Amino acid sequence: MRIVVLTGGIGGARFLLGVRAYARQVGAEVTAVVNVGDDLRLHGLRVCPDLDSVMYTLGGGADPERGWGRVGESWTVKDELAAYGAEPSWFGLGDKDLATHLVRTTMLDAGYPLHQVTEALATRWQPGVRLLPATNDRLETHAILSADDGGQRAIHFQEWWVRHRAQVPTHRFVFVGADSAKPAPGVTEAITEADVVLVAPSNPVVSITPILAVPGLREAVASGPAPVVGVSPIIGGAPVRGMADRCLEVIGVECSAAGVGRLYGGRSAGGLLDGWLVAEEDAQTEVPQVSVRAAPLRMTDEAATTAMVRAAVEMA
Ligand code: GDP
Ligand code: FO1
Ligand code: CA
Repeated sequence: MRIVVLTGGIGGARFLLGVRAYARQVGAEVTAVVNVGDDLRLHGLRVCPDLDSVMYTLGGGADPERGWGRVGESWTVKDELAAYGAEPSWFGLGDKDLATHLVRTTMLDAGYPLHQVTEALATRWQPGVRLLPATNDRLETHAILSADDGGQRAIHFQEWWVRHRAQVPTHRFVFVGADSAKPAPGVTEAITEADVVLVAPSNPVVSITPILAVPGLREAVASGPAPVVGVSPIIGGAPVRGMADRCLEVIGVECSAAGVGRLYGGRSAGGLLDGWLVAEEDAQTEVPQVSVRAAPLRMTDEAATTAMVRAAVEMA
């Protein structure tokens, strides 16, 4: 069996721990198609937060409390940059994490595409699933705010998320570069050859939507042969952690399992989903043209997450 997972960073990475465990039980192959909309260039280095969250988590090197970056991290370079007054001061790269960005940037500057660089980095971490960036091209999420002159201005997603903690009046999000981006090599093939496509319980607005913004990718999922099952990132009207509620508010979607399910929509109604797995407290959720099932959706440990994945795959 071949399983494809559309995923963001921390939530998706935890979900993938369960997907990998399930895949080992049933002898399946897993491909994760990972968001790159959060990526940035900083101090000359290419940083890919969602790819790294997934790679570190599956490789056993992630910091479990923070959710991003490396466990046992030190911050000497960050402190030294601060001593120079080097901006941005609101975004910190750890010393261990920096090695990843150095290797990645060296390879990218030598001409290797991001999917090959990702594969090379993964030889160290052995994540046990194939990691593919949604695209090798620039596709950056920006938030559109009101400017002082009465017009609008765009800031990078990380400035919105980390510096402003999403607490700034926001009109919408744009995915800069999406129009001319192409799916990374292997992405469309993986979707076309999949037996099931899972949409991880990732942030629907800034993790899953930018993946689907790559021209051809939404169509590959929506018109592909594999059943598509999504897992709700919202339980009882709240994101379990993170600021998905703020992101949903910006795009005018109710923060609920039903709101996100309808945002993705039913495949037979021009959307994405055949099945939508919600938490037991959201069992009454209805999404037009989508079959809804309830199961425990808290990823408290690998066994609980594996059971959640099994429920999702069984829906397919
Ligand atoms: P990010 O890219 O690092 O923000 O991570 P993702 O986008 O992959 O996932 C973030 C989302 O995971 C959050 O918006 C939460 O709603 C969701 N999430 C976190 N923990 C859980 C959990 O235990 N269960 C479910 N169902 N969703 C969760
Ligand atoms: N999140 C923070 O809140 N503050 C940081 O300084 C920060 C640095 C950072 C460096 C590398 C990396 O891969 C992720 C980092 N994050 C940081 C997390 C990241 O901003 C977001 O959580 C994700 O992009 C949302 O998925
Ligand atoms: Ca993300």
